[in-house]
Amino acid sequence: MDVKGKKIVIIGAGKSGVSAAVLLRKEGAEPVIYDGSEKLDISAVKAKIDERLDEALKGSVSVIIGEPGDEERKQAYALVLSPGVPVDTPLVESFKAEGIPVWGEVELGYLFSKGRIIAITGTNGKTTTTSLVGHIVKEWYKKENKKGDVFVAGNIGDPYTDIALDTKEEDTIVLEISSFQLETTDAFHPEVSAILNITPDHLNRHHTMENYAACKGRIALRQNADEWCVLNAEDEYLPAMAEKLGCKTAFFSYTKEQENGVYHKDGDIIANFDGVKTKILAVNEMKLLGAHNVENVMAAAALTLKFGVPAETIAEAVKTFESVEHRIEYTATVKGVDYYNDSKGTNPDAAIKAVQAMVKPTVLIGGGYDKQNEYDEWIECFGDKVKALILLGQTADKIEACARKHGFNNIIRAESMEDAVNKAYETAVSGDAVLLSPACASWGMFKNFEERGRIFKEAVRGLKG
Ligand code: UMA
Repeated sequence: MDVKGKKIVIIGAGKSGVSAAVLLRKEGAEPVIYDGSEKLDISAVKAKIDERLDEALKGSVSVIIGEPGDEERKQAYALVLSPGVPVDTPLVESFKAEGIPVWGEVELGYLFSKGRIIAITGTNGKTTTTSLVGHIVKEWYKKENKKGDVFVAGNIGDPYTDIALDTKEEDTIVLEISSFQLETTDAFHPEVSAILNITPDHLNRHHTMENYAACKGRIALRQNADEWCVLNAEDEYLPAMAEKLGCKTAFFSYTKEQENGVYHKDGDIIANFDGVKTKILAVNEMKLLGAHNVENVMAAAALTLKFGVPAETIAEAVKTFESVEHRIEYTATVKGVDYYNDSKGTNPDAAIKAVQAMVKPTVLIGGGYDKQNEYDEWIECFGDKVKALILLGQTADKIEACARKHGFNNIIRAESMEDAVNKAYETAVSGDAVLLSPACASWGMFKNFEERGRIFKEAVRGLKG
C-alpha cells in the first residue's frame, strides 16, 4: 500500500490514533488527528508522536480538537478510526458517502505488516489467551531456533500499528482483537483465529447481541477452507456461527469430549484431531487458577496446534505461564486477608469468573461506568461466598437496587478506590479475600482499567500491617 503524500484523517488521539499517525507519517503520508475531547492535551499528544519519529519528521503531524469539516473530507484519501470511535455516526457516514475507505487499527496494521498472524477475540479471556499464545509461540521459536520474532499486540495494549512496520515474513504476530476493532476490518486475514465466547458486553455501542456476535464473527471473514477458527463448544452463539464460516472449525469444551478439538476430562486437557487423542497436560500442572483459565488454555492449545507447534512444547510453555496483570492478580496479604486485582473484570461475565475462582469468603469491590449491562447473574453467583459488596462509580445505584432485589443487603458505598480499599480492610477478617472485580468499565473515574488496577494495588500496599 502506497500512501506517500496522501492526506489521511485519524479520529481519536489515544494510544491507537497516535500509533496510526506515527506509522502513516513514517510511510510518507500526511496524517491529521482529530479528537472530540476539549480536555485533550495537544502538546502531550504531539510529544508522544514526535518521540517516535526521526528528526526530520518531528512536528509534522497536526492534532486538532473537533471534527474534520467538508474541506478536509474532500481532500482525504482514507479515514482511520480509533477503536473507541463508533462507526455509525454522521461523520463516518459522510466519509463513506464520498467513497473514502474507513480503516481501523487492525486493518491499517494488516496493510503494513508481514508475517504469520494468530488472532483472538471473545468477550472474556482474550488477554490471558493472547499472552499465553504469545508465550507458547516464543518458546517454540526458542526451542527450534527459528529465525524471526514473535509480536503480541492489539487490544491487549500495544497497538498493532505500533509494531507493523517492524515485522518480517518469518515473524509471528499474535493479536488480541476487540469487537470495536473488528467493525472496521476488511482485508484482514489471520492464518488461525479464535472466538472464545460471546456474552453481553458493549451493548451501548453494538445495540443488540446479534450485532455484537456478527462483529466477533468478522475475525474469520477472510479465512479460507484450509485455515482454522477455534470456537467454544459451550457458547450460546458459536456452534451456530461455525456453520456459516468459510474455514475449518475446531472446538474446545470444559465439559464435553470433542471429536475435533480440545477438551477437559477428569483433570486432563486432551486434544483430539484426526482420530488421535493426545494428552496436553493435567490441569494441576497449570499455574493459572479457575475453570475459565482451563478454557483459555484449551483455546491456546488448539490455536497453536493448528499453527504447527508440537503438543509437548505447548505443555512446557503452559506450565510456566503465570496470570496476567489485572486478571485475578494476587496483590498482597494484609493481616491474613488476601487481596486480588481483577480490574480487567469489566463486564458481569468476567466478574462472575473471578468470584468463582475465589476459594475464601470474599469482600467484593465493584461498580463503575454504565455499559447498560444487567447485573442479576453476577449477584446470583455470590451465593455464600461474597460477604460484602463495596460499590463505587456511576452504576452503584443500579447494582445496589439489583442486589437488594436478590436479597443481598450487605452493601457499602465508597467515594474512591482508596476509600473502597479502606472499607474492605475494615470489613474483611483474617482468612477472607478482598477482590476488586467491578463488572463495569473504568471510564469516568479512571483513564482505563490499568489505571484502576494500579490505584487499587497502590492502596492495598499502603494499608498498614
Ligand atoms: N475519541 C474521539 N471521538 C470518539 C471517541 C473517542 O475523539 O467518538 C477520542 C477520545 O477523546 C480519546 C481517544 O479518542 O482522546 C481515545 O481513543 P480510544 O477510545 O480508541 O482509546 P485508545 O487509547 O486509542 O485505546 C484503544 C482501545 N480502547 C478502546 O477500545 C476503548 C484499547 O482497548 C486498546 O488497548 C488500544 O486502542 C490499542 O489497540 C482498551 C479497551 O478498553 C483496553 N478495550 C475494550 C475492551 O477490552 O473491552 C474494547
